[in-house]
Amino acid sequence: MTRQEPLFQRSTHNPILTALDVPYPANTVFNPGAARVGAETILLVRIEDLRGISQLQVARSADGETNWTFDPEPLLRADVDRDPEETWGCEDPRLTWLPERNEWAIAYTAYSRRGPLVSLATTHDFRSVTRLGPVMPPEDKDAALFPRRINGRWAMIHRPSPLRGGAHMWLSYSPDLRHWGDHKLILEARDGAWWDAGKIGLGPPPLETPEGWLVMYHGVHLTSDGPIYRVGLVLLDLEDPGTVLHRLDQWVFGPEAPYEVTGDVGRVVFPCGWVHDEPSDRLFLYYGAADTSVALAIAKFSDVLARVRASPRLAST
Ligand code: BMA
Repeated sequence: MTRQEPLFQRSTHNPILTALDVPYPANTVFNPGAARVGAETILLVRIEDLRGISQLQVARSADGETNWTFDPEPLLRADVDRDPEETWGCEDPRLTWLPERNEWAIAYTAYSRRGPLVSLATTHDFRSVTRLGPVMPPEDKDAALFPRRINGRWAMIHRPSPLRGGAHMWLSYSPDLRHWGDHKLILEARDGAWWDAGKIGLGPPPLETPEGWLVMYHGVHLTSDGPIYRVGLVLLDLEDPGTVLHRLDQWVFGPEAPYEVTGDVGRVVFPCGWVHDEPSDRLFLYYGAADTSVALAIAKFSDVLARVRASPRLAST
């Protein structure tokens, strides 16, 4: 196994957002979805309040790295009478631009009394939202839409938690974003000593490239000292995303910096958003650090793609 240069470089401004930046008392800010909207970068940040309940609120920046300003009110906050499935909050959003509908899709975890489930909402401007409601029953999370229909249907990756065995990534299809079916297991957690043994889940939304759908996922390594959350990469077939073309054996990013190692949940990097700046060939990866703050790491997009394409076509287990 050869030693490889790290793909991602941490921002010198990390952590780029902490609870002190929130315009009201908050415990933590983490696991943001990300979008480039006009000249602005938007993060839809999970804010855990002093009750332990999370809401999703927009923070904006001109350069995607510094001078973030929070909108005054959360974009997605549970109204328990109206949205009982959100009783314990809204978590971990993934943002996908849908050109056909001319709007953004927000896939997020609604924390219901029966466990976490997948809910969808849409927005044109990140100032107001339309809730489509729950689309996957509990327990299910780590979902994002693909940006376009595939063979006529919308597609979504998500991560149900079965009663038996590990937690793996699934693909489902829908004619209308509301009714989902044709469920297919597409990526399994590996086994034994692997960094992604037992439990995996989607990171940011799938990114379309000429070579295939670039997908980042988190893998959980259970140790006697608790879990370690790291991330890896796969490439899925463009017209049949149920087919894995390449899977990297090694993780590409893991907790090392002090703000990733220590926090409410230590040794966690948890990306939910990325922005591909095509003119500069840069990939901005936004992630929750130790379930406590928001951090940024930047890679050369072409290097990321080359790395995953250089991996074997058949996945190791
Ligand atoms: C996952 C999710 C994330 C969290 C991570 C690490 O299961 O609940 O929200 O960041 O665990 O604690």
